[in-house]
Amino acid sequence: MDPVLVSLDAARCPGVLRITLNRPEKLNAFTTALHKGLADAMTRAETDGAVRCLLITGAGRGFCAGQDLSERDMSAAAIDLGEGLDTRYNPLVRRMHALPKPIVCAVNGVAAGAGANFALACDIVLAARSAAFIQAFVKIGLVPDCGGTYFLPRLAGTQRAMALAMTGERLSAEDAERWGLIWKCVDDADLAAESEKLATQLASGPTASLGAMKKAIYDSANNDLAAQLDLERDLQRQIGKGKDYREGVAAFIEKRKPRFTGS
Ligand code: T3D
Repeated sequence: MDPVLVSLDAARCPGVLRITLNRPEKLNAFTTALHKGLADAMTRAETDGAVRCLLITGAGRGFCAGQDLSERDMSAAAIDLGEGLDTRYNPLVRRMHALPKPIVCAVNGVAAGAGANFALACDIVLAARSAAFIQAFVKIGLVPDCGGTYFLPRLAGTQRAMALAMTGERLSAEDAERWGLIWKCVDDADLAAESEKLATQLASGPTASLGAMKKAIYDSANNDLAAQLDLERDLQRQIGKGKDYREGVAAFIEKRKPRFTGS
């Protein structure tokens, strides 16, 4: 069975590359093969002009249970967990952040360990009401990875990040929304339709403008106001040269809906 399903369904969700983690019997835990599937999907997202938004979800009752713990050779004298981060998790998160296209995540069930932080690395996260986020690392004597120590304090604040990491307590989707960790918690039955609707809306949007928003908002975490104002100027200058800006203004003047092409 393919550990990652990737599809671009022009009839159902035009412009949306759907990426489904597909190891439902193991709650879609990360294996080397699953990482390979995600890396290939990212390459397609980066290079295929027909892809204007990503929609990531999980097959079955879970979203992702983090690293597949059966994949490590525990009989080895020394285990270098840094290698897996260097070669798989960290490049994945870097590519997701750098992708100048929006990434929507539909968390359909439990998201634990690196699975929780993989979800938080997406740009807009929706979760089913029955889903939960667990920083499971403490239970196996590790530290949050996959960007968790970056995203958690920025999204939820130091206290909540620290307590989630140190206790490994389950955070419900409702609380994740209340805490600002995710965009929306929706009824289980509505997750697929709501996330597809959002991804389709973004895929028909001004892609360069959305990509610039992503850069500006993420870079703001490390910029002072002066640097951020300069960045906004540079991005505005750049995307102001695009066709979508002209189309947006023309549509406003002509009192019609804009037809953005993503250029
Ligand atoms: O190694 C490195 O590269 C270091 C990097 C680490 C990054 C990390 O992600 S560390 C954290 C790893 N994840 C965990 O520690 C979470 C482990 N899983 C759980 O705690 C529970 O499964 C859940 C709370 C997520 C869900 O519980 P529940 O009761 O709903 O499901 P379950 O029965 O525990 O799991 C269902 C099946 O999935 C089960 O398989 P089985 O017995 O039916 O054949 C279970 O073993 C399997 N499964 C769940 N999580 C993992 C897993 N198999 C391998 N690895 C997993 N992480």
